[in-house]
Amino acid sequence: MSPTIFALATAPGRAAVAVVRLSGPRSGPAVTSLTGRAPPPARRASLRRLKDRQGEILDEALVIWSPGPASYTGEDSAELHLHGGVAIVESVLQALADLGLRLAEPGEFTRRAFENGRLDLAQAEAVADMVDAETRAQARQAVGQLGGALSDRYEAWRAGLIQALAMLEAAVDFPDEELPADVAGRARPILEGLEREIAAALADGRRGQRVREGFRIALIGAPNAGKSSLLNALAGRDAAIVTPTPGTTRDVIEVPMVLEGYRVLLADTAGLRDSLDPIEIEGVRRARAWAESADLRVWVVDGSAGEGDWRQARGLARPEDLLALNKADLAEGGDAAGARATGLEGVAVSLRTGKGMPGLRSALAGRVVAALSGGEFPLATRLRHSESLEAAGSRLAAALVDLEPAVELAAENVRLASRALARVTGRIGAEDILDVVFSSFCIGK
Ligand SMILES: Nc1nc2c(ncn2[C@@H]2O[C@H](COP(=O)(O)OP(=O)(O)O)[C@@H](O)[C@H]2O)c(=O)[nH]1
Ligand SMILES: [Mg+2]
Repeated sequence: MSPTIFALATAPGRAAVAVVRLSGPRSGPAVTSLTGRAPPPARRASLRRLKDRQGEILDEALVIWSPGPASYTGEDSAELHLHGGVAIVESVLQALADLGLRLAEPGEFTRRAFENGRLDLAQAEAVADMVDAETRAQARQAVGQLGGALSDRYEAWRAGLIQALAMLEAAVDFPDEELPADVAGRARPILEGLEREIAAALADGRRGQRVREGFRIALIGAPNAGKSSLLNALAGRDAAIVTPTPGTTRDVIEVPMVLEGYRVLLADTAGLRDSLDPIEIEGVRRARAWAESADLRVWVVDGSAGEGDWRQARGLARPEDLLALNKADLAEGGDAAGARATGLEGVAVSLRTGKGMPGLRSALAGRVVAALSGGEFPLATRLRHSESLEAAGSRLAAALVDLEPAVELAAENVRLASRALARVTGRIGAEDILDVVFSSFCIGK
């Protein structure tokens, strides 16, 4: 029998209301002991006076009794809606501990919900994502995932694989009997269809992860072009040091912000140039590494410079990148034409006067929306999902190669592909995967 657990489910600190949850077989007796009477009618808010074992009144609380299995965790559970005073919450938690109940670990309520079949693993992850969501897009994606938008697709793929597997196994088991001539041949279109769908999901794969973790934008360019000024202007605060001294910024400075409802991670970087200073060399190395793995690069160019270091940037630029032609308050120099010749979409701005900034902001937002919005629900919102998809995809590819010459091998690869997909919804749940997933939760969830 699992131990009965309790935790404060709301944020700690002074508040109007604080909710304490309990779950496990001794929830009913604990409610009885605290209220001095049998648990109230199921799933209805009932006002009860709570007392400790010495009979001291702790609070007047709303008690909601949710007997299993139709509860969040699947077990007998209860919620105590207390007055949100720190001392009141403390005294109720103490009373529960005195009754022999144990404080819950992070994510333990949701882990029990998963173990009791109330949620699958992808849905349990969505619960954590909902709690962590800071933008509308993150919240929307998490709500969809909790509703099964991701799990349903994985289950449908698995069903298709199992259907194909049944055909292949029939071919393996009864090679000489009166089976329809070309069983393997009939499995092929099913497997090919699945392979296409999984490849498409993978191609789209980073979108869901970017929505959850943030779309990464690197500000790069030569020293003194105005990268740090741009970061500060976009972030709306002085996050990076701005000085007339070239080479001021050395570390990558990351600032999270929200653009069009999407989480964005903006990075200011060291100016790209050749240097003999070991600190600056390391700064430039980090700048390049960040820029290469970023989803978008904004090339900040000092448009007033006669001849700049735009050359340094060439190798890293990609067609979707943006150009910020800065210092438009000054006379245009030779560098501006050179930068325009790259063909990247450019916006003339002045960080000194603010001129052109609305245009740059909307160009940035447009890039983020184009990259992250889409009709289909993303089928990988965490690295864990895309790794499973990749594994399934390569097993499927191998199965298609084996199909004619070695049906047994093909069947085994199809089996492994379906197992890779099953890991996402936790149908096959290795303990270490579960520990990783649930350790990221907060206590009380
Ligand atoms: N005239 C003018 N100066 C600017 C503009 N933007 C930045 N600067 C100046 O250029 C210098 C370098 O700016 P900074 O943001 O530190 O450039 P970074 O080295 O690319 O990070 C500072 O002295 C800024 O005040 C601008 O639009 N016009
Ligand atoms: Mg700087």
